[in-house]
Amino acid sequence: MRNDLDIIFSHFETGTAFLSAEPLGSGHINDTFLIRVMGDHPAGYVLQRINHFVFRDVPGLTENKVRITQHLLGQLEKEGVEELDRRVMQFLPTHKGPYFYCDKQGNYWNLSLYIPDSVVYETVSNPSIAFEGGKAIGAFQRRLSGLNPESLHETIPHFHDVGLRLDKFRKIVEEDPCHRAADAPDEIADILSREAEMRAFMGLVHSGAIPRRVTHNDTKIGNVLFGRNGHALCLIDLDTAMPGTVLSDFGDAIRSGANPGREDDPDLDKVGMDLGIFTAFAEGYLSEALAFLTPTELDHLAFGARLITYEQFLRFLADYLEGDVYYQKIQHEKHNLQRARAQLKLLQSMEKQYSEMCGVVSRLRE
Ligand code: GN1
Ligand code: MG
Repeated sequence: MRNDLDIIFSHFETGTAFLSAEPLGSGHINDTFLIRVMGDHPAGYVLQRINHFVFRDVPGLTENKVRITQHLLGQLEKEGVEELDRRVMQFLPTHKGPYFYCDKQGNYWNLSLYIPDSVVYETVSNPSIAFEGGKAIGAFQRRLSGLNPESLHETIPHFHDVGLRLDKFRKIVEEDPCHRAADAPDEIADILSREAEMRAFMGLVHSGAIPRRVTHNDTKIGNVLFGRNGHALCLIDLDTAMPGTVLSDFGDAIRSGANPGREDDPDLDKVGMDLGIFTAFAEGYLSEALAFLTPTELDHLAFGARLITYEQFLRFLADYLEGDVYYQKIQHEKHNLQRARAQLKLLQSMEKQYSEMCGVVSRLRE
């Protein structure tokens, strides 16, 4: 692989020479490498193999990333933000022009500049990090509010359409292709008991009562890059940046960041939502987003956390029942079921604290 990475890297317009490569990050879908080059500048590059089983239209995905990052750059310049090369991802073109390379095996690759002296957090215990993370997601949406969402490609069609995911789930349970439904009767019932409420919410999205905007759609807190001083720099992992709702961005950061346990924690006693972290995150997010959100979006902000946690529970469980066809990076046979159970526990914790969550948002709206 190392030699291949060298060759793939050489197709991009960098003006530098490959030195070494090492795996980077903990994504479930793509494969990511940090490429070091000869000399001190730049500090390195991020080379990413895009999973084109998941992302069917890599040219469209790449076009989105370039448009979005260029738009963000323009906004940052207008705002007079300093250290611009640390505040937005920068993608590089290939010698032939496109910003992606397709290798001989049919794998697609993107290259971006590595932002040095940066850290990511998979979970957050410090409220000031939560505030900064929320602010970064709000600012991302604010800066992209002038870009027409319909001008972007849908890199995964219907990605956060819980209704369609439920239709598919019902089919999988009925067909039970891997004879795994007997492993999870309670979890299946937990999905179905919340189905009506989730479908009712999707009605607001389909009717336009909740508007479509340019959103990130994968705002796990590990996708916010921080400087070593604790300030957020920018959002990374822009594969799913496309039209969506702000509620899933808000919700996914809470799902991932406000849970002191792991996303797949086998120890369910560790899993739950920390209301203090929720509050700090909402404060940071609304410091940027309050000015442009509609009353209906604000009314449903806290619900966004339940929605996306339910969706993730549904996705992991459906994939376990289907035979790990989507989340293929598993460590053991029941890993996707274990992930599903942790998400269910987190969802239950949010449900218990829902009136407090709504109270926090109401206070911040005043
Ligand atoms: C996947 O690959 P990664 O970790 O960035 C998934 C997200 C899920 C997440 C759960 C394209 O993201 O939607 O929330 O796993 N990305 C895609 O950890 O499906
Ligand atoms: Mg991702």
